[in-house]
Amino acid sequence: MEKLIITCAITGAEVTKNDNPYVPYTAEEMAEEAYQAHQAGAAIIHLHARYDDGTPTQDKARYETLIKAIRERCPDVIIQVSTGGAVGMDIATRINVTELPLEMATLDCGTLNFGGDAIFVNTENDIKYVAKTLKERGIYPELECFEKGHIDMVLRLYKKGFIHPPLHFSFVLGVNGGMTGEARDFHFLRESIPSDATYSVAGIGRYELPLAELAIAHGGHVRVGLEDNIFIRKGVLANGNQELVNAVKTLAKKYQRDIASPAEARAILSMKEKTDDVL
Ligand code: KMH
Ligand code: ZN
Repeated sequence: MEKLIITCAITGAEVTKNDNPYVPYTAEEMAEEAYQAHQAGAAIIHLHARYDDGTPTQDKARYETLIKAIRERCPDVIIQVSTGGAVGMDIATRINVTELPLEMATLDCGTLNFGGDAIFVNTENDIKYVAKTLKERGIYPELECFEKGHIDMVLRLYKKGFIHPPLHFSFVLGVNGGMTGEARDFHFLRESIPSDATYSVAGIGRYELPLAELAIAHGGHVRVGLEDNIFIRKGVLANGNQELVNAVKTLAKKYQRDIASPAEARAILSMKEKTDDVL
């Protein structure tokens, strides 16, 4: 089977140090968590910016600082910047960061409830706008889908020429308001994308490692990290992002899947080779 691409979502915008003290906020903490995750096998770091007090931000100067700090420790890793930001941020604020020379960024493919009164808004026009902006700026999109309707949206926009190949999906399952992360959900989604598309699976909370195992067994790729899940097992906090990546590596061994380096991940995803002008 193809080598396994591990993405590590090291911090997110919603979890805090109160949830797990390893959630990084500062540039030093981000660089350390990214480095440990990369050393453990992550080829891609999914990044949200935060200020030193933990407040999420899409400020491009802050992203630049954080990315440079990560780059010093991980020269080759793929840095995938979030254009989702935090719930409640408007779309212009969210994509301000794409003015930086980025290699990869998320493209959130639909609206969903996000617990309580929160709504993560991604209208059809937002999706078209972000897709167009990423295309113009030469940034590789990762298509984040939180339920099946989001895949249908991608396929419609692809047919109409608003979204372009290569299609690399990320199924984010188990959000309170999105699709659950049961095995049947996983199979429904993976069978709903074109056969030449690639996909990665991110399970929220208790879904993280069971979904990772399913994806590994079926030739998909995997995202783990404190953004999605703070526990290594029921009731036991993960000892940093690298512990979650190591758990994926153990599963990969069980299914005899080797781990992709960043260069191998770029080839699998049909990305360009990294050049020095990219942050
Ligand atoms: N923080 C969530 C509201 C992304 O990174 O693109 C959105 C999110 C998706 O995390
Ligand atoms: Zn995210």
